[in-house]
Amino acid sequence: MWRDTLPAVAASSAGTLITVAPTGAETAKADAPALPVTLAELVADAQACQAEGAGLVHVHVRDEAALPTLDPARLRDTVQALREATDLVVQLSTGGAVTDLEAARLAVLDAQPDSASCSMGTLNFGDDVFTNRWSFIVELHGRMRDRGIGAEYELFDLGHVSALHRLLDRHGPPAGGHVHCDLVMGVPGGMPGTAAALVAAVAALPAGATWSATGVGRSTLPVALAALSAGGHLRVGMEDTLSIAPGVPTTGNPELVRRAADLARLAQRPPLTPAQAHGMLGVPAAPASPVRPTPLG
Ligand code: KMH
Ligand code: ZN
Repeated sequence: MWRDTLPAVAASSAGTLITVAPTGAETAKADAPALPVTLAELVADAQACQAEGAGLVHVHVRDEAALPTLDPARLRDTVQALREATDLVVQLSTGGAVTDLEAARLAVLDAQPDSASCSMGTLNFGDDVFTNRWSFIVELHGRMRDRGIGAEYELFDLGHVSALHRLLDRHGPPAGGHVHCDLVMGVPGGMPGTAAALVAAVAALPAGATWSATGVGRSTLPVALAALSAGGHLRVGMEDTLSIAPGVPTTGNPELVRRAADLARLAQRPPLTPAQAHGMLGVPAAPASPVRPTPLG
């Protein structure tokens, strides 16, 4: 009798974590009016995305001029507001913008988010360079663990997967012990947003890691479909794509999350609730109380 010979798929999560990356640091509000750039816009967007099926929000903040900022007070206020208004896992970007300095990127952790991103290597980023020196990665990983902040390792290239193994082997697991990764595919300078590249990267991940994938621009749908079929989770949002179809601007992040949730249901791996997302990632929901900065070590 025929037997199922696909244990990797059978062992994949029964549900799909949908991460929304609503803003990013690269797009100007003038070019994408639906981009949430104020705190009120971000909170309203996050609530709408939760209602559509998101479990985690990956946050970059903007200043009064809608430009990217790592201002500590804004970051703290944003974490607090998102905790009060949503149940989402609140993840702050430590990648910031390509111009941000290492000290400011490390200080993001003072806002004490549930989770933070940790990019695993330097790469060309379009015409820019996104710098992630090894010593910076080690420092970030260590501070996140010491403060009990969950980690999401951002993998833009296959070499970043090797760097993740090196990090975990030499410096131990993240807070809570669970390794969660995000494959960021299709960045000019990184791995392409193709099923073949996704399969190669996933095959090289540490045992037991969970992972999501996102394809920037036109690679959004191919990467989402490949991720679902390979047992992964999804990241969508205006940080990565501004259109819902070729030449058709998205109406906003809720629309992108709704499409991802529809795909996940079609794959019979429906969206995880925020509570399930907290559980899968091993990051307990924090109370929505004011957060205070901790001194830098
Ligand atoms: N904005 C990019 C330079 C992250 O959030 O950790 C870096 C980025 C990665 O978006
Ligand atoms: Zn980001």
